[in-house]
Parts: sequence; C-alpha cells; structure tokens
Amino acid sequence: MTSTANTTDDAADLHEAGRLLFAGSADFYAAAQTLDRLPPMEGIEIAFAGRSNVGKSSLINALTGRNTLARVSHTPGRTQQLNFFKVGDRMSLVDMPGYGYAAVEKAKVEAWTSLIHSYLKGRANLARVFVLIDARHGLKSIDTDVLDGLDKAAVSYQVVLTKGDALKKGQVESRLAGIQAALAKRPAAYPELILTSSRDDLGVADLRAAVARLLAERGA
Ligand SMILES: Nc1nc2c(ncn2[C@@H]2O[C@H](COP(=O)(O)OP(=O)(O)OP(=O)(O)O)[C@@H](O)[C@H]2O)c(=O)[nH]1
Ligand SMILES: [Mg+2]
Repeated sequence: MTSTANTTDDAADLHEAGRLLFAGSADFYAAAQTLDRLPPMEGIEIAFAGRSNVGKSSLINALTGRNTLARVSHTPGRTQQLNFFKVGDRMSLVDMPGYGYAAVEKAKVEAWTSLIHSYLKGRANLARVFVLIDARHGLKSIDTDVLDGLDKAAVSYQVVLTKGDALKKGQVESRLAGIQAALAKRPAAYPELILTSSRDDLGVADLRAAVARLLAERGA
C-alpha cells in the first residue's frame, strides 16, 4: 500500500470515529457565571471561544446535529456564561461567552474576561480551545489579543473559520493562506485550520474528525 493510501485510510477512519463520537447523546448539564460554579472536572473538555456572534453556539449545534442544544443569538452577546454540554460519556463541549461586544457594560466585560481567563488557565481537563474566527473578516486585533493570551498561558488551541458559506469562492484560498501564515509563528496553535459553515454543514465532519483525533491522542 502506498503512503497516500494509508493517509486516506487514516482520514476515513478519523471521520468515522468523529461521526460515531457525535452520534450519541448530547445534553446541557451545567452553566457557570462565576468560577465557583464550574462543574467538577470529568472527562475531557473542549471549549469554543470567539468574538460575539461568530457562530460558537451554532457550531456546537451543527457538531451534535441538534438545532436547539446551544442557544443561538438573534442579538450579539447572548451567551453570557460558560455552558457545558456532555457529549457521549467521555467529553464535554463548553460554549463560552463571546468577547468584543462593544455594547456590553464595562463591568460585565471585565467579569467575563476574568472568568474566561481563569477557566482557560486553570482547567486541567481542558484538551483544546477552538478559537472561532469569522471567515469573512479574518483575524481582528481582539482575536490576536486572545491568541496572545493562549500562547502565553500555553493553552492548546486551534483556529476554526465560521460562516464559510458567506465567503466567495475566490476568497477562500487567500483567507486560509493568510491565517495559516499568522498561526505558523504561534507556539500553542495547532497547525490545521478548518473552514466551516454551520448553515451548509461545511467542514463539520472535519471538525468532528479533529475532535476524534484529539481524544485518541489523549487516550480518552
Ligand atoms: N451565514 C451564516 N450565519 C451563521 C452561521 N453560523 C451562525 N450564523 C449566524 O450568526 C449569528 C450568531 O450565531 P451564534 O451561534 O449565536 O453565535 P455565538 O458566537 O454563539 O454568539 P454569542 O453567544 O452572542 O457570542 C446567528 O444569527 C446565526 O444564525 C453560518 O455558518 N453561516
Ligand atoms: Mg453563543
């Protein structure tokens, strides 16, 4: 067998593992607005972070194949707490409050920021943070601030582009290349970039496969 065939087989296996991983139960089980309300650490956690309105809750719904598991916003800044979803019996997905929503009061922003930072730094079972970036806009300075923080705290993260359906065909390559180049210099960034659309189910199977690979690496 050639190495290409092996690679293809591995990719197919991971996609199947990813499909199975998300084919079972998915349930909301905890919400935390302050650190002392975090649920006990159990299994592996994977967090979804990103600017307000980037599509975090929608992507969690797309991954789990449930339209109403995580609440999708009609107004930005909707998710104001860490929401925990148990997927199968080995893993939890964590829907994080969005950052960078200007209309929210300063005191509230500070409270969220401190909650998010403490959670990200102090959670031993947090295997990876998916940092969602709107494919139409690319990396904004507020995103690079967050990536700087994750690099500094050595929290493993992977960038996932959202709303890929809204990108014109000719824009995809250059958008991906630009972000890939920016990530190459970042120590805690996982190199694979995934383009998704919750609306069109684009890249959702790839993201499930990335989660399956992560769990396999962790021996979970
Ligand atoms: N075109 C398009 N719109 C999307 C997609 N995913 C989400 N949206 C829209 O973007 C808006 C925000 O989606 P959410 O999933 O609530 O975003 P969020 O990041 O959880 O937002 P906050 O909780 O407020 O931080 C909603 O109007 C969604 O319908 C997508 O793949 N394509
Ligand atoms: Mg949300």
